[in-house]
Amino acid sequence: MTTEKTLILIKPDGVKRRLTGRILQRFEDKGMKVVAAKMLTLSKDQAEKHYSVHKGKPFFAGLVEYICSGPIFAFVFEGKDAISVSRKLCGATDGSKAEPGTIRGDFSAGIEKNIIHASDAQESFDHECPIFFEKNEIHEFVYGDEALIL
Ligand code: FUP
Repeated sequence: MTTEKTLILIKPDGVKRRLTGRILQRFEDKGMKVVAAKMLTLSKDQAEKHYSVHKGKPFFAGLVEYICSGPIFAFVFEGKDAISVSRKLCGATDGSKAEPGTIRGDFSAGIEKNIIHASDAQESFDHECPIFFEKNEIHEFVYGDEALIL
């Protein structure tokens, strides 16, 4: 078993549509541990750093403008294979193509306003996490039911 951490963002459309609680519930139901959480509005510099892999693509400027357009929630979740499991919970990038039962499949119909971000690899998490959290904001603790879930 690989216990991993992953970075999850509830994007401005998810926050403004009051979906944060329902989305958090899905991750908790899956057995993920919330080890860091905050609400913030990204600066342009932070957004460009977060999405630096997309720099130069036609959608980059719009994506940066959108992610800075309102408050977001940032979470670090920890769990078994947290990165790949979270990506499955999110569904395909384009909400119109995402499977029903996934977060994007259930709540999004577009590609830009697609509710949620999840790190796609360990290197992505290592790049993204420090944009949102200091090391001392990420907690270490044990849930009472961990032995039953992991
Ligand atoms: P994902 O990892 O599923 O969040 O998707 P990507 O890393 O491929 O893309 C990051 C964000 O860019 C997506 F959430 C939405 C946006 N995007 C567009 O707006 N247009 C595109 O053609 C591709 C991605």
